[in-house]
Amino acid sequence: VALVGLDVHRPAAMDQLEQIAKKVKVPVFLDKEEKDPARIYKDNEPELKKFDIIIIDTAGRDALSEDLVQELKELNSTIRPVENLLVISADIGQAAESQAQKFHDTCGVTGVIATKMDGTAKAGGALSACAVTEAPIKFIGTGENIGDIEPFNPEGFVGRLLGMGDIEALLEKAKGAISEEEAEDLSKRFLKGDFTLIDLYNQMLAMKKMGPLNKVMEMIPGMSQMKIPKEVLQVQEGKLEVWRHIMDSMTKEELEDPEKISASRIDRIAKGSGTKPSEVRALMKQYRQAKKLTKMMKGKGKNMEKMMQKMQKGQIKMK
Ligand SMILES: Nc1nc2c(ncn2[C@@H]2O[C@H](COP(=O)(O)OP(=O)(O)OP(=O)(O)O)[C@@H](O)[C@H]2O)c(=O)[nH]1
Ligand SMILES: [Mg+2]
Repeated sequence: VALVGLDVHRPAAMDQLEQIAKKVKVPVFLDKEEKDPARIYKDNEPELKKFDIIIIDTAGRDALSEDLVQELKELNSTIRPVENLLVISADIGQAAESQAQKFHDTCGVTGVIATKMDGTAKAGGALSACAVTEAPIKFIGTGENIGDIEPFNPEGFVGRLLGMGDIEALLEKAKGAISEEEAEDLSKRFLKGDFTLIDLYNQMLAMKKMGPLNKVMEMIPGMSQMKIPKEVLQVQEGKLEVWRHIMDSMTKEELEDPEKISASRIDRIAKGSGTKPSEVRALMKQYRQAKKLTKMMKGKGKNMEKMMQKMQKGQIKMK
């Protein structure tokens, strides 16, 4: 795979592409001086023949000027790409329709990428873009990092559109983060309503592997509308380490039934673990919040149960 930078209009575009290429360790071809994008492509064409997939970044404005239309037409006939992907931000709404139509008339859109799906906007505009171009959504963007781009999954998309969350994507993530036995054990306890400090720790460990918890929550039906305390959603670096020390200084009884931990016990635990009493109390607070959350999830009954069962059976398919 190689990247090619042909956005000669926005000054920082080439630098940004360079940074991304470096991050994902793929070669990038660009020219920061050259003002003619077709020239940049032609100059690198012999070298580009060595790659299987070439991703080209072209300029795109909200309002397509006549110059840009000409530029895209020329590039389209010079490069003759296999796919022309139109990136539509979820928050542009119905303006997407006329924009998509213009791009389609200019170079024939073969696919749509709907970005900023992590915001409150639901990408209705991306659907309009699909309607006028008759091209499918191929990927969705859910954040600013490289890993935040996902292959499009229609059920998940419609689910998000309707505020139902994206179970498939969640299961996909969950599968990578915890083993089947762990999932089974956790889900049984979850549904029974038992929830110990050790569960909290294991959950946080798994969640950390799955990525930011608020993203995970967005994918669970009904959860995106719930008010979840911010602290519950943050698994800060280093925090798990501190927790482990604190928990090492607790008795088995305390771990299993944290409600037994009194103020004097908190002092003892802090001393024993070389932490501050405030840190022990913070852990306790998080435990109580997570326990409450567990109860809420339990209340969500069927969906959660179904998800957990799927998770156990490893019925997780890539679309
Ligand atoms: N939150 C969020 N931010 C995104 C997403 N996709 C892109 N961004 C951010 O949006 C900003 C603009 O992204 P670009 O990739 O430069 O957008 P562009 O469409 O190429 O813009 P031009 O090159 O100016 O036409 C950057 O700061 C990205 O990090 C997404 O899915 N979610
Ligand atoms: Mg760009």
